[in-house]
Amino acid sequence: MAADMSASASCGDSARSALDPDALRRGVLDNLICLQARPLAIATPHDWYMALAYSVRDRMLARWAATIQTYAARELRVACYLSAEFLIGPQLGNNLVNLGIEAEARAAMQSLGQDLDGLIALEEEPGLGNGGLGRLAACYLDSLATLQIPSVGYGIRYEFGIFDQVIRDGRQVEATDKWLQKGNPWEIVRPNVNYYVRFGGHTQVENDAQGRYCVRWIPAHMVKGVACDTPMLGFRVNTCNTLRLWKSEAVESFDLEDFNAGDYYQAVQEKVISETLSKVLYPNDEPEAGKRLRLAQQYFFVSCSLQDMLRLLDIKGEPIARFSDMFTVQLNDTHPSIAVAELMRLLVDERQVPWDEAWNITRGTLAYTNHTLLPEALETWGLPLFRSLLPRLLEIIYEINRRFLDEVRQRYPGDDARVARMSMIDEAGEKKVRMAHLATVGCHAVNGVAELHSALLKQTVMRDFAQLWPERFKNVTNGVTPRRFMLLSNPGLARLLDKTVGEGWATDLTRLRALESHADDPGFLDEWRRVKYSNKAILAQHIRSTTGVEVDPAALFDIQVKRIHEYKRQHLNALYIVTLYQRLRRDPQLAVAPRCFVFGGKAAPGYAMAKLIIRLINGVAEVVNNDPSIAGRLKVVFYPNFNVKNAQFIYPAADLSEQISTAGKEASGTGNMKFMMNGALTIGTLDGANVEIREEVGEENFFLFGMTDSQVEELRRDGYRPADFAAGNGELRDALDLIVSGHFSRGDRDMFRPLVDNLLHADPFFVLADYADYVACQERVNSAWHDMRRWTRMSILNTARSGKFSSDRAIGEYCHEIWKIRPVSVALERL
Ligand code: 26Q
Repeated sequence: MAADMSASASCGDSARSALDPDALRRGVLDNLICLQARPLAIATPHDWYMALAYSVRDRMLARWAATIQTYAARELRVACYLSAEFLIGPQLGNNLVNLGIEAEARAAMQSLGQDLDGLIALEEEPGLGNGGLGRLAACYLDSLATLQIPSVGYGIRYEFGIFDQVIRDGRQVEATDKWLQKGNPWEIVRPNVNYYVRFGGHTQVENDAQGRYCVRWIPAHMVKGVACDTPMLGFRVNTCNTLRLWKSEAVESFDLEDFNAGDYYQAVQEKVISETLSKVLYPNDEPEAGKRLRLAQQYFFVSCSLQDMLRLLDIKGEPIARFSDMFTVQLNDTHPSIAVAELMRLLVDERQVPWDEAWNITRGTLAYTNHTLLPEALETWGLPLFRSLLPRLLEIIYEINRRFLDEVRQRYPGDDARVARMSMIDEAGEKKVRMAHLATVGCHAVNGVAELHSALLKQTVMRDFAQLWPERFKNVTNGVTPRRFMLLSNPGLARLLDKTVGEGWATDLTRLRALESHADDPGFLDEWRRVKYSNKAILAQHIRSTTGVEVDPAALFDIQVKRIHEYKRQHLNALYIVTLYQRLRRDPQLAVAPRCFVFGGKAAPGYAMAKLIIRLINGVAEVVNNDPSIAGRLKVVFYPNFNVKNAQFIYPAADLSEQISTAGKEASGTGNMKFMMNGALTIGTLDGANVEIREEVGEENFFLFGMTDSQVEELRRDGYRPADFAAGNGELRDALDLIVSGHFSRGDRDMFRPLVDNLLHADPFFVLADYADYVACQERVNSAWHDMRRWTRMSILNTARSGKFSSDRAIGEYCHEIWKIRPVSVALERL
């Protein structure tokens, strides 16, 4: 009966659901006139973009409805991915690819006098993430839908995402992100799906009607969370899952009681605070990240999401004891780790579940992914801040901790040092709550994001916990979606792959292995090179229009794009460029492979050293690009505002991928995988997923350099003196001298002083120690480039052997090893 009812309510109108060009065309015109309210004659390109986006969304909604009904009707477990960031990128192109109607949309728009690619390029992306972690969450949503896994992504609907980066006089300047300025056609706001979240105030002990001891939290204020949904369609399947982001609102337009008491301004102030909560995404790597608002954001979205799950449980008429059968919750880093305490609060305080039972449900439901080994990046919150914002949650954490430490004491009698190390409260100095400890105790699984990272976690930051609960620790190596990063970004390559290995590789990436048998076929090598060349020509065009720099697509495109951070060592790359530049100036006849160095990435606004690295790259670029003795053989480009949108034409254009972090510092990396899939060779250290990339592609097809993580540790223990490395290496000394001479800063000798001094006297990431080996390795790159056949063969093998790094493989492992959950197919006939 329910299914029949919905049949009449569904998209029976073919202008809204049919996939042929003619129906699409009618749909676009309908939406232009009825939704955009634009007469044809004055429609702007943006109006056409909106009308097309709404028409594509119409086609997704039928699948969305079918998916929701399928999940409602069946007994199944839903995977909830909790993440403070979802860097989903532009939606139009991706949705067309996943629906399989790119050609139809192109034809429809052409019949309306519009160019599809031009419209796709107009979309402002939702920059709701900083980098790797947020983009990983987005790749996982694509794979979850494609693999037909019942799932929801839960996060925050920031009004301002990551800032826009503008380069002015070689420096990064931040501009506010404007993603919502022209409206967001993909979002469906659901004012009726809303929850209240408490903040501040105090708690009091009471007895309830049954005389049971209970705790009441009397908040100082409340904020309302409203659901904003974005449909997430899988590739060529009917499964269309939901990304549910919470927007904060004031509970009432303003508090009448305060108003009546005459405190009008207080009431308005409360409203402002409520609406501020989901205003802005915090950049990572901010030294001053201990912000009250950030903790409030985390609690806000976690509480809304868990309340949403409880509501679904009620709607399904399931008892609370079935919570962990119905839901499995993955915590993307510690940002949502307050979920451990909040789920306990909801169960114990609000649903009167006995503590032990609530604890079993909580642990049975939650799992935690760690993304960092840097001790300074592990999240902690000062106790006074925590208590004043979330008094009841702190009490619950203390109770969890008390019970946990009893267990530790029983297992390790007399080992007080261990108890102090493992406590959820850091008592050395100013007291702090350790969120990673809370997550590890409150979850049934803890995983790292690459083999090396997971191993190091157990040996370093999580050592005590891994000794106590070895079975809890797992690895799931990251992956990226080949739909966005190959099919959509690299259509030339996609066509060649279809022709060579057959369609189907995009959902079973291991099929690319079949390319290996073509790696010695001269005709195929030619075709491969042509695809790469035309991708490079496209990037060259973008470089010209955004920076004014002319680059030759025939040069070796050597690319490093990622957040700017000392551990990622963009300055090591810059030192090599300075070295090459010096060599060429000394010997203008020197045979070097023409190279175009491309950098991209944002620095946290408060991270001075990262910003200075950007300034250095731009200083080097200005000099090298304009020096007549270089004669265009080296070009250096800083591509401004690296984001998902421009990443899509950067990865496909790379010959060489720079993955040069200090070993032991990069948890995984995911850009490294995107480059590999698109046929770039990697120059890299044995860090993060590079280790597995090298294993897959074969050591002969990977440019390895640098110390291993244990060599790094050894050097640190023995007392690292970076100045000794400079003293022992003339070229390195010359490069550093040239930088401080003002050569790259228009004569300003002070500009790069802090950077060079830091390298010579501290060098926390061993740049100088790895310099010589990096330069030597770059020489091997140069000679490989001279043998174009060999290079192209290696390029083909990189793509051929990239299958492991599909996010489908990663999600398959989460489903099997952690979530215990299986696919559910969705039939469109349901409608
Ligand atoms: C924390 C507190 C306050 C404000 C901001 C933050 C914050 C926000 C974002 C801290 C960290 C992040 C993002 C971290 C991140 O992107 N990590 C990367 O995750 C990737 C996916 O697993 C890995 O591939 C990278 O190695 C890792 O650096």
